[in-house]
Amino acid sequence: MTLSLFPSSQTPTARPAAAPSGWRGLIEEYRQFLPVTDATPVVTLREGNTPLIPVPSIAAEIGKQVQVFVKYDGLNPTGSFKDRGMTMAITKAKEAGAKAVICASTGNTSAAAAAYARRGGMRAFVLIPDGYVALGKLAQALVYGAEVLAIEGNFDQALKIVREMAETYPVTLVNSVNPYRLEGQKTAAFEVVDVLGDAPDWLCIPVGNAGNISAYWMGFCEYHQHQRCQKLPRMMGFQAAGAAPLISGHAVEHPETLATAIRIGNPANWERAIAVKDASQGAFNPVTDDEIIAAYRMLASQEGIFCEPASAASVAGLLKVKDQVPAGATVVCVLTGNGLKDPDAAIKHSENPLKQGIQPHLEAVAKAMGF
Ligand code: AN7
Repeated sequence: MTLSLFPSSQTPTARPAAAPSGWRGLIEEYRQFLPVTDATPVVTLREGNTPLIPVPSIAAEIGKQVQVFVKYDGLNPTGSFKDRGMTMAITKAKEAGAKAVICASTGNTSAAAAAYARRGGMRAFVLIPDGYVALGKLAQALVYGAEVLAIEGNFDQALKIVREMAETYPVTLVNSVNPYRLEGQKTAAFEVVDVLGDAPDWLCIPVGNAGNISAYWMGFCEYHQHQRCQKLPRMMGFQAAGAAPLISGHAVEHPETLATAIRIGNPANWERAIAVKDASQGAFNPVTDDEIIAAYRMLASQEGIFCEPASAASVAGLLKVKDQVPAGATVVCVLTGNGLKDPDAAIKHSENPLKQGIQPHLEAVAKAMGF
């Protein structure tokens, strides 16, 4: 007698061979809003469709019946929002016949450029500020097969070089001065509206080169024109206090912050950012490294959400200006990158001590647990 795990009436039926289904990546899902045709060779890792997660402990800090969500873009294929822009930029570079792309990067752009360029069969050159790129991002760029060039200078200097490089040599620039980057990134705003049913009242976002804040605003405005949302959010941008040119009004020659992703002193999208702030009746504010780390720890230890330090600037900023949040408002904070990108920061800034030197015995472990 054979023993069946299932009574015959409950035998699972074989599922039909899976047709491609589910989320197809943001270019397919939002094709009507993007500059692609049927002939465009889409390079995708099925990016986008990241969760909008309620964060009640952050909301409780504000009170006033405010609802707060985080748009966790650290769940994209390479762990940051850059994948949204890169699927578009690399797709269009491929369509134009490019053989190589180049970018300057504080880390995330280089990881995304590397992954998408290699997937699209292109070479990827990335310039990074030596010693100021988080370990996970450097690991990604290398393993994805980018040609990584570490310069003895900061991001702003690297960006200047690659801009000139792309004018002279046969390489396509994929920093956010490439308009296709913003086209891809605007889809994050679409996703927020698709989930909430309307735009939020406030959109809080970390600002470095100001590409993402510009892209979100484009997305909200386009959806508004298509009557997919009834209102537009106030765009609340936050910069690290040591790298806050949009607040001081002048470029910062030596930007400094532990949030290395936004260690940028001369944003590429400066004018655009000011225009977004004005059009949305938004504001830019600085957040200190201590405020960033406090928000970073709070998100992880109270909400179970691990983002990188730069991303926590959005939540740190919201808490800093919480008195200005209208009662009953819906607020979305953008978490741009995954916490695993920067394990050094996590270990260095965790208040939670690692208990070491424990003997491998039940009693010793129980004692260490406090029993
Ligand atoms: C996690 O990777 O500039 O204001 O070279 O990695 O659009 O520049 C990264 C920027 C926020 C700022 N959060 O976005 C790069 C780079 C994270 C980031 C920003 C970045 P933008």
